[in-house]
Amino acid sequence: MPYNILKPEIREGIALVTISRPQALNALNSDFFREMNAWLDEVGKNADVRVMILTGEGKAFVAGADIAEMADMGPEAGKKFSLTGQATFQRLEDMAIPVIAAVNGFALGGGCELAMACDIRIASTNAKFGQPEVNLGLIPGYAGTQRLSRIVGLSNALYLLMTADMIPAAEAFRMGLVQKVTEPEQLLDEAWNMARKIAFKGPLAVKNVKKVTRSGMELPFPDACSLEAEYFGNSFGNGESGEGMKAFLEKRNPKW
Ligand code: CO8
Repeated sequence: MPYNILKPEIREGIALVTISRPQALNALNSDFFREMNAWLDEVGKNADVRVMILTGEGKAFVAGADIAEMADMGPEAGKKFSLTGQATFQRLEDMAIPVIAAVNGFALGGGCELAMACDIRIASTNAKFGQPEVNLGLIPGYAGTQRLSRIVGLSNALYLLMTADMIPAAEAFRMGLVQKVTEPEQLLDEAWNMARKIAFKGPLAVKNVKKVTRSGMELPFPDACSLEAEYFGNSFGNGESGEGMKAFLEKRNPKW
């Protein structure tokens, strides 16, 4: 399908998708969600893709849901817009491969929620994070109330959600909302380097790490440990771990 808002490319087993609607600071409208779902279908079927990077064009990663599109909504339309966004972000989070957000500027409201649906966030020093919905008399609608508290803890989440404070990358790093901060001109290189590093690891092992870690968060601890043991056991005899351990013993790089 032709993409107008997304600029996707695939190189070296890494899919880079750039959200490109800079005139509206990449605000998320219905077209974005249509395109993102089509892109997730496409990349999900491509067995060669091992890691995905998501970034924004211009001075914003994403400055939120499109306020112009939301302004005239009633409760039914608002709920539908929220459910579409939640389902799309859930699909992104559920991608078997790791997804890295390269946050190049404003990540506000729906933009912060989008970044949080990714597995890892790298931010440029000029990135700004926030959940400013209460400024508009709204609350987050793309699972921000839920993901933020799970990532940064309850009180940090309530602080951001209630004050609508926009925090710089360094503060987001301190809270654990981002994992790395880089100069703006190095952001994409840093994201590519991390993606390449992950792409070099056992591909099934990487997918299983994501699956077990994320699923385990929703389970009681003993059940989560049982899940880990099951996946750990299944790693033996799947070909990949045989090659990985053999390569270590033979002092060579594994061929996956
Ligand atoms: N929606 C639509 N347009 C936007 C948005 C947005 N979220 N953000 C910026 N724009 C537009 C501006 O209107 C402006 O357009 P124009 O040039 O036509 O006037 C253009 O982008 C450039 O923006 P600014 O001139 O404002 O740029 P500044 O550098 O002066 O300011 C800010 C940058 C601080 C980021 C500012 O644009 C701003 O505050 N934006 C809104 C941020 C915000 O409140 N985001 C949260 C939105 S609500 C949300 O995300 C809820 C998610 C859940 C929805 C659930 C479904 C119901």
